[in-house]
Amino acid sequence: MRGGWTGKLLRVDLSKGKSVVQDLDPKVAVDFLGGRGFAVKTLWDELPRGTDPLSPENLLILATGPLTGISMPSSGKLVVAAKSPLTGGYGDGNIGTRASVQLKKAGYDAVIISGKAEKPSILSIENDKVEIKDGRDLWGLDTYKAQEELERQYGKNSGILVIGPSGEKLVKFAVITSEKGRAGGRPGIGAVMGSKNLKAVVIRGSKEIPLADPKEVAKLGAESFKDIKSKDNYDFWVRQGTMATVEWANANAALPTYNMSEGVFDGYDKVGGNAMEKIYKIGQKGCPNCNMPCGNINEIKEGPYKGRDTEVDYENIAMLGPNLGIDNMNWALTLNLIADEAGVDTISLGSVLAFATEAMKRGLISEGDAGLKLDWGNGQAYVELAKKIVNKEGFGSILAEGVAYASQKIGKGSEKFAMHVKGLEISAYDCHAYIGMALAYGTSPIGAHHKDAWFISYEIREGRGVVSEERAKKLIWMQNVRGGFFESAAACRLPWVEVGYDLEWYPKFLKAATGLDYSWDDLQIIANRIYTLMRAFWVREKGGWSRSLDTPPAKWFEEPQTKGPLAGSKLNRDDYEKMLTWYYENRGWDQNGIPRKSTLRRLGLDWVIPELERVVSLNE
Ligand code: PTT
Ligand code: SF4
Repeated sequence: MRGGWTGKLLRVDLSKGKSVVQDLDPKVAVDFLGGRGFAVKTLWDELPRGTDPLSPENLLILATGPLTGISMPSSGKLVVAAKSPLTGGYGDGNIGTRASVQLKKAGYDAVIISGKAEKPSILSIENDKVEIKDGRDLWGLDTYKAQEELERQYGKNSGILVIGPSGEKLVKFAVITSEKGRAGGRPGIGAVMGSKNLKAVVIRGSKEIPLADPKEVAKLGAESFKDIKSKDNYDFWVRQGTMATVEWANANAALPTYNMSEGVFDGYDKVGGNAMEKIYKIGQKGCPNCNMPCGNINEIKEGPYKGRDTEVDYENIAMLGPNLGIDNMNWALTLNLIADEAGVDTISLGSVLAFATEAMKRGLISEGDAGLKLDWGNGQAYVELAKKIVNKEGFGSILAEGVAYASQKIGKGSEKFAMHVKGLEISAYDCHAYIGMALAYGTSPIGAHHKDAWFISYEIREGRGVVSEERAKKLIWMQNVRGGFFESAAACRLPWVEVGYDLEWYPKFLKAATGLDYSWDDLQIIANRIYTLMRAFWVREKGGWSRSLDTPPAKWFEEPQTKGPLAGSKLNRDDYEKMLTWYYENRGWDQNGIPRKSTLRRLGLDWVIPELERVVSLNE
């Protein structure tokens, strides 16, 4: 390997207190790139079927890719992955953090953490020096305080990953956080870290990242940073970032409102990008190597957290604002800060709060059951319940298991409005009117996340509600670019998605970094391989598959939107089934969503066949 990859993996066994450095198999690097690709390959190879996600046997994987840390726009991303305690399937997330660059500079492409430390611990990686240190002093601290303390001890430029009290207490949607405001691992990767008694990972590196052609990387980097700054919407992006999506989603009847019952919200403008810019925004933050920083720091102006600040994106505000009927930005910001400090996912938090409210409004749970009265827009009550969830107290401990579990516990038909797919709460787009986006959620390989395909923007541009094989193929292409390439090269996708930075730059950077010629056709094949292996992992865990696991909740099919420009919209089941059939066919999976033998062979995954055949019979 000439560059891009360091060629080394660090394995840490917390039970034994030992670490070992291994060579990265060059074929794995070439065929799976890194990040998500490495993670799913490792979990498939090493995790026995049925492993309890919160047991010491689960593996916590921190993985970079060949583009991470190089002089390329927005290359400071790290994938965190494990078998998910929330979904029971493959789970991962993506964090913009100094830890990504520091890991490459320390000389590793990935860290694979197994076992469980005897007592709360910190994993410290400084180049070749790897230590498991006593972390008891930090246990119990929120993510902000833990971050501050670690920066004081190890220096501000260290790469720091921490969990909060929710990760320690194994809240099923706990995340890993970094630098007060970056978070990743929606499917409970923070709980996996907590189950290992691992409070933090601190990484410091001082080596050069190996590159096949360092001059070419520097040249492409300089041109690219300039190119990004010249884009028409650069200034607006830096001012509002993802928050402009609030107004856009409302205009297109996709803003999640009242537990995703509606797509428009009366008070949207009070919690939108414009209001943020005018009233609440006090600062700006970005990930490493990014010249289009989008971290919006906002000040809370009223309420119990008055004067504190918190970093927000669209998903956070949409799920903790309109989805709860909240039109006062201060409450949405307060809930966001509670989530970040405790270290839970804001999307899942917004979803379980909204689910509980709907259950109460439908008379399925009482004030006595919940310990308080929930009503749309009542920020005070949501703050109270959010604190119970992040600390697993009373009724909060049921919601802390996620919306799928809570709906099973409550029963009485509440599954219909438990807004999740495969156990992961749906991120912030209402899909009553968007069958393509509904399919994107249905088939996302970690559960309902928009990261694999923000198909709704394509649907709005090219025509809403189209049911065709072309659409299913386009969705696969988009998933492959976003969830296959960006999650595995481990770079931020937003330069491409948001300011129109050309995809053609990426093969050039790959060539300059690794010396290998990847075309976009090659990258599509790699992505197909990764998606098919992720599906194989799920199938092995479940002992089979069913189309219902790739289908959004009944609410979107049965209860139309009642307000806004698309009032009356709902999904049609027959149309959804048609789209799902085309999706499976074009992925080379059978009509139950299980990869075909011929597909596994074509993608170089023939070694998966014998093991998969132990749990399910495969079609040719
Ligand atoms: C991501 C999901 C998102 S996606 C958001 S806002 W978004 C929420 N952010 C949370 C948060 O913050 N705190 C918290 N406690 N929970 C949160 N949950 C939600 O998590 C993020 C940006 C954003 S902002 C997006 S779209 C892009 N996502 C990328 C991605 O997934 N891959 C990639 N290669 N590039 C990406 N670029 C953008 O990064 P998950 P971040 Mg994140 C505070 O974690 O599990 O992947 O879910 O990473 O560093 O915060 O940057 O409107
Ligand atoms: Fe991070 Fe935003 Fe830059 Fe992407 S665009 S690297 S999320 S600051």
